[in-house]
Amino acid sequence: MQNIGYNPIEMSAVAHSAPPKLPLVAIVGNPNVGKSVLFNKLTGRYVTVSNYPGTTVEVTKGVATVYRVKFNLVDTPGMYSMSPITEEERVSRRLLIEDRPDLVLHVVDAKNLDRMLPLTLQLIEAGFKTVLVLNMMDEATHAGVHVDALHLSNVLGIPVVPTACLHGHGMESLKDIVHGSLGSR
Ligand SMILES: Nc1nc2c(ncn2[C@@H]2O[C@H](COP(=O)(O)OP(=O)(O)O)[C@@H](O)[C@H]2O)c(=O)[nH]1
Ligand SMILES: [Mg+2]
Repeated sequence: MQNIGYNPIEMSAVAHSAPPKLPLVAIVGNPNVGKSVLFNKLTGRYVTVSNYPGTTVEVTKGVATVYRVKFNLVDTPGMYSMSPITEEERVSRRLLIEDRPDLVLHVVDAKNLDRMLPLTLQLIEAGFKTVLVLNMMDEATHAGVHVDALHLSNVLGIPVVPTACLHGHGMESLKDIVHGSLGSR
């Protein structure tokens, strides 16, 4: 039989299957910690902003690519805890629970780490694969705040990345971790 170089049965199966679903990564954290700056750094400007269904709360979604791994990225409204008080917090909680992201980037202000760590613990406890993004490290350093990221990572059992997203600092380390985490889903 002539070798035509491909199996027509396999080819048609590929042609008719739905495109694979992209992994979902969610950025969460208190208001004003740099979530949207990080979102923009990772996605560029191809984003859609829409109201979360049934609410007036805006949620920004985009597609990001890190070292050829493509994923959906969502920038959630500010939240202080998984027990919601505000409508923004309710939306963020619903989004986490209903969309079950493959990875959660918890962005915190490194200057106010103690106030923000409870949410990290709640996310871990709720079973989310979580990365702690210690943002605003430039300001923390300036204010004399030192954070031992390695120790924190060992204690929490999750990756911890110091960043200053506004200045692009720490982005490569964060991308390495996102890439590694999505690769081993
Ligand atoms: N100094 C400094 N400012 C930052 C950094 N990341 C974000 N910001 C600033 O913090 C403010 C809040 O950022 P934004 O991304 O809107 O926070 P969000 O509310 O968490 O989305 C903005 O003025 C940013 O320019 C950072 O790493 N260092
Ligand atoms: Mg924002």
